[in-house]
Amino acid sequence: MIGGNISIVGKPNVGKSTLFNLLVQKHLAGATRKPQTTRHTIDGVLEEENAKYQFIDTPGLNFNIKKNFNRVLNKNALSAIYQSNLILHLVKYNQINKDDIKVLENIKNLELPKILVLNKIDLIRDKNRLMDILSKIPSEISDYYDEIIPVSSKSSKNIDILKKIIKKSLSKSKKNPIESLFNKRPIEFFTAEYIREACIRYLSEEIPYSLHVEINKYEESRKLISIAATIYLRKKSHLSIVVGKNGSMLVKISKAARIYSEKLLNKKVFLKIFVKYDPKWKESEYFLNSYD
Ligand SMILES: Nc1nc2c(ncn2[C@@H]2O[C@H](COP(=O)(O)OP(=O)(O)OP(=O)(O)O)[C@@H](O)[C@H]2O)c(=O)[nH]1
Ligand SMILES: [Mg+2]
Repeated sequence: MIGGNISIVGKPNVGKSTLFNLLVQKHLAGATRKPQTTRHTIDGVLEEENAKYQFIDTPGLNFNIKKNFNRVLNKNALSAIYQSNLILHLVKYNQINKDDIKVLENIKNLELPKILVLNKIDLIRDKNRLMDILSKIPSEISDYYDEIIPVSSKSSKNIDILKKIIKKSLSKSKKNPIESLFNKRPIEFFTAEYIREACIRYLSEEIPYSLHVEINKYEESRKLISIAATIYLRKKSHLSIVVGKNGSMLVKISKAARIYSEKLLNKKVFLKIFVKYDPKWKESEYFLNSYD
């Protein structure tokens, strides 16, 4: 039996959560076109014949900004790396820059197999360009990886090959498979994340970054799961935007989160969302600790 923890790391917005959802065959992690969508490490299991993989999606590593919040996100991502048997370093195929090198610096000395995954190759029109791109990766970068593979998480291109490489690398890995060290996320965690994902998708740029979702009630009966959640906002002026005209935005957010929750929980969900103004959530100890 082959197994192990495989963390997916990289700078923000390269497609880590999209790849993670594809590998675990479930929509567990929020994935949107905006950077810093992921705030928590999330683990998901893929079982195949004679193999059990535990994939870990991580927040995008961001070493540029010296804010407390970013430090917490980086800490979460790095803690996943240290609990891994294998690292997938995801980059955008044509955009390896200093931010990716900073990620590499954080993983290069770890005695673990590392795979460089060049994502988003569906965006390449001329297929010959791919060979060109691969051949131009400088050896100061490529030398640190056991394998380099181009994929598309959107069109699933080369994902089967990636899985074969993962299997091969894990079987060579000297480190014993580590039992899941992550607390399994409580099921309501995912509803909170679906609400946040819908906010990121539907609200304009800055609002989703300054909000936080808490689940206040989670009750399961035979036929129905009843969930109450609160969206906390840092600015008063955001209240009317999040609620929308006649509550229309909240209805839209709630519907998206409910549909994802029903799919995951396999039951009818009744979801009630409240919106509150709380200017201090991002600085509070309680909040920062909740991101461990
Ligand atoms: N064209 C294309 N787009 C992709 C691919 N993979 C992901 N994306 C898009 O890239 C954007 C970012 O995807 P995410 O999966 O949220 O990226 P992430 O690395 O998890 O981002 P953070 O959590 O913010 O660090 C989304 O709009 C995805 O749809 C791909 O293979 N091809
Ligand atoms: Mg993500």
